[in-house]
Parts: sequence; structure tokens; C-alpha cells
Amino acid sequence: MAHHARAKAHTNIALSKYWGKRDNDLILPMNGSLSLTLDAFHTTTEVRFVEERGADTVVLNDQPLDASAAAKVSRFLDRVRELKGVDWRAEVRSYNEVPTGAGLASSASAFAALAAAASQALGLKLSERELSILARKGSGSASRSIFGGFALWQAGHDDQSSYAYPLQSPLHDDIAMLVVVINAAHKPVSSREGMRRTVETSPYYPAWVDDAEQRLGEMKQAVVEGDFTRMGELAEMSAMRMHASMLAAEPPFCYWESGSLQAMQTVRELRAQGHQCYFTMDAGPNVKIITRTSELAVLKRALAATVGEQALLTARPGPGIVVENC
Ligand code: 2P0
Repeated sequence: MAHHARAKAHTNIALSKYWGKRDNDLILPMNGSLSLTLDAFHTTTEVRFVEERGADTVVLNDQPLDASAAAKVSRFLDRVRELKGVDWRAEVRSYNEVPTGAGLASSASAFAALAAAASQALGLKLSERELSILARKGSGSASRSIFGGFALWQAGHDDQSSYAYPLQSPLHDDIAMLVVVINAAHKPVSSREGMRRTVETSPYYPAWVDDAEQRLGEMKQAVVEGDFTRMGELAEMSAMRMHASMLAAEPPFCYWESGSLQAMQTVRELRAQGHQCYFTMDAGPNVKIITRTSELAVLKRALAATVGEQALLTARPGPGIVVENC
């Protein structure tokens, strides 16, 4: 019998950010988060289990994965093998259509696709909620990439209560994201290390957690009611407050570059002129602009003047996970 499946997952960008864990092993977050899955960036992963013991092989974009990344994949596969009660080795082949390490959260689509392909290959019949819980244990943001459009990852209090679910929104058909690539090089502080350092040393961190949970409720309401302006204001605030918590860590760190500040300023200026646009930033220098489809042309013109047209990527809401047997 073939134990072979393929899954395709799209990455997501958080509008209300996840920053900090209270359980590093299970990846339980300190606060809930809310994201938009994007159509332009995705990962397709094939997993084949072979009924024998041995080392897993992991290939990404036709290249063997480096040892530490491959070990992380194997540890994740151990969780899936445990669910089925087998010790078979796996052959993993993955294609990433996300600029790796550019702050576009490629781990979200990567672990969502891996969770779905591996569980399907072993014949585990997981619900979307169970899949979200499993993907979370690979990378927190992956819990949200199981779903298309808007998704809310509730923090929960233990393994079974920390999962994402989809949100319907009138904003879905009109929202767009413009990604301004400031620097596609690998980031100096990984989000995992950055979160750990912020939780352990930033005196602003407790304030972040208190505020994030409260604002998440407001964000959910804005998304469900279709209030674009409030959603945008809250998204910008969530990003700024998350980055503020890092600035106060010991040693402090900052993902922004001069180009990031320039792009943020352009967004503010366009907004002052009456355009509907807000920015958000993750664990990297790139700026993501949340806007409406009708505003994309104006935004692209304004930003092309400073960063160049080739540094701009556009995205719209993307679909949820798709999985099939091979
Ligand atoms: C987010 N980020 O909500 C936040 C905002 C980056 C900044 O989730 O350690 O790769 O694997 O759970 O999910 C990126 O971190 O971290 C992230 P782990 P993950 O999208």
C-alpha cells in the first residue's frame, strides 16, 4: 500500500500579531492572533513513508535541506508517526514559492503543507481543527495557514484548545496586500529566538500580552463587520507594539531598515491624501501594505519611485489547504 500524499498550503500575514510562547515545545502562544492567507506565496510538499526504519530525507526546491532544518522536520514527523503508531522513515520533497527568510513567514505554509501531506500519507483522518493543532507544533503561524482568507488562532490554554479557525468577512473580495521587499536576505535574529528574548527580557512584554488579547477582540469585530478602516488601524498598531516590545529586549534588536521606514512614511502620506492603506511588518525588514484592490495602482506608482517596481509583490486572499493522495 502506498503511503504517499501531496499538500499545497498558502502563507499568511498576521493583522494581529503572534509574538511569544508560553510553551516552547507545544508552541502555545501567549496571545491569540488573526491573519490573512495570501494567494501569491505557497508551498507544495510530498511525503512518502517507506515501511522500514531509517533516516528521513528532506529536499527543498531540489536541494537537500541543511542538517538543523532537516532535524526540525524529522522531529515534527515523529509527532505524526506517533499519532499512527509507526516508525517508518519518510521521504519529503517540497517546493517553496515564498522567498525564504524574507520575513514572509515561509514556515507557515511549509509546516501547514507538511502536516497535511504527512497525516494524509499515513491515512490519519484529521479534521481541519486537528490539522491546525498539528501544524502549530511545527510553527505557530502554520496553524493559521490551514484556512483560506481570514483566520483567527485562539491562544487556548493547552494543546487541544490552541487552534485556528476561519472567519467570514465582507472585506474578503476587496482586500489586497502589497509586499514591499526591502531586503530578501536571511534575517539576523530568527523569530523563534526573537520571541524567546522578548518574553524573557523585555519589560514591555507583559503590556504587549495584555493589550494584544484585548485588541484581538476588536480586530475580530472589525473583520467580521467589514470595517476596513478600523481593521487597518488595529493592524498597524499591532505591528508597532510588537516591534516596540523587541526594542526593549536585552540585548535589543530591530528588524527595520531605512527602506522600511521610508515605505511606512509613504503609506502615511498616501493615507493623509485620502487613500485607504495601512502597513504591517513581521520579523524582517519588508513592509506589507494592507489596502483595497482599487488602490493598488496608486500605491504601486508611489512606492516604485523609492524602492523600484521589481521590489513590489501583490497578493489577494488565498485558499485553504488542498491535500491529495499520490
Ligand atoms: C505572526 N510571526 O503572527 C508573527 C508576527 C512573525 C511576526 O508567526 O517559532 O515562524 O515557528 O512558532 O510562526 C513568525 O514566527 O514562529 C510569526 P514559530 P513563526 O505571523
